[in-house]
Amino acid sequence: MARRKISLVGAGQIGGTMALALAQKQLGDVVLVDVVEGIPQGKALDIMEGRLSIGTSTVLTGTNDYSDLAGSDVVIVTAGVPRKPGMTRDDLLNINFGIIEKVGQAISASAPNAFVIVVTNPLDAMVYAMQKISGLPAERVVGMAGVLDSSRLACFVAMELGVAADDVQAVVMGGHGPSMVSLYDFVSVSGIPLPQLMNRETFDALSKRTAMAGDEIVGLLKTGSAFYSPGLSAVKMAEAYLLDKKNVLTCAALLNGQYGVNGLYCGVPVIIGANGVEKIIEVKLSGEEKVAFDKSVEAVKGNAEWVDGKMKG
Ligand code: TXD
Repeated sequence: MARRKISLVGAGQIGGTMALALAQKQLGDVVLVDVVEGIPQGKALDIMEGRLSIGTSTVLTGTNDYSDLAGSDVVIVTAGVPRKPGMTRDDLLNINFGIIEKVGQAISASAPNAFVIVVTNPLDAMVYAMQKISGLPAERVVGMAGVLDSSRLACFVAMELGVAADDVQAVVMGGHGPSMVSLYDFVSVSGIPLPQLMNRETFDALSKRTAMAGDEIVGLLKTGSAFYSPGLSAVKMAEAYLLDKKNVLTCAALLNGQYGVNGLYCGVPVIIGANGVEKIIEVKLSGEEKVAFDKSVEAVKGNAEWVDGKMKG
């Protein structure tokens, strides 16, 4: 089989982390694309020079030209600016929408057959904009948030119980913001339901920490936001697609009536395989969880309406 091509638009903190992880996993050749001259080229060359130590033959290149996206099997988009002090939510939406618009048009022109994973914040609005602008089918345009949020919750549960991190599975649904919904009954520790191991009160505290986990890292780093775990989460999604793994992953997917939501991107469990989002799984939520989910959808809806207004205007 020909070598697969994975393009990373945005060669910042997350882009660099993904490039290294992709080389380690030998999932395909990597193209780093950024508007800043030298950064994508430098990161690509730096990892190339470390390949002997990793034991990989992955070829990495850096470019400032979107036409180098041509023939990509996967495009992962982290291009954007972070929210800086004094910047309003609308300022951030405006700037990152402009970036997604350019990248979406480039994907449409050069890589219309790719599986596109959007990471740029505000996530639910940016993936919604990407699908509309690129015109790619919704099953090939997804947002990365739930894999990360679920992994964060699983991490906190494992730390609390003193068990191996990779024994814990968790599901966090809804929008990628403070209103995200952590599901108590859906956490399992090597198949043992969490309610048998941890009381609700303790779980609620971990769920609150999960909803604020991004802010916790920003508070520690001061100069940027989380990048290792977001990068690894997006790579997990790319791997599920490239290897047709049929992994059940929580992703921002376009809902078409599922969960009573129509035409919005929201975090739900889906099956990812060679056809992209192969199925949206509709899980049964308790009354309280459904209320929390609907509230989260409302938050997502506001930003989607903003995008609609922008695209009409
Ligand atoms: O769960 C999630 N979805 C997230 C999202 C978790 C963590 C961070 N999340 C968001 O990802 C974050 O709020 C940002 O919007 C993105 C990327 O985060 P990262 O930490 O990688 O940001 P950087 O280091 O600032 O990198 C962004 C790069 C930078 O090199 C810019 O020069 C580049 O994007 N950039 C562009 N590249 C290509 N094309 C255009 N137009 C462009 N504009 C900026």
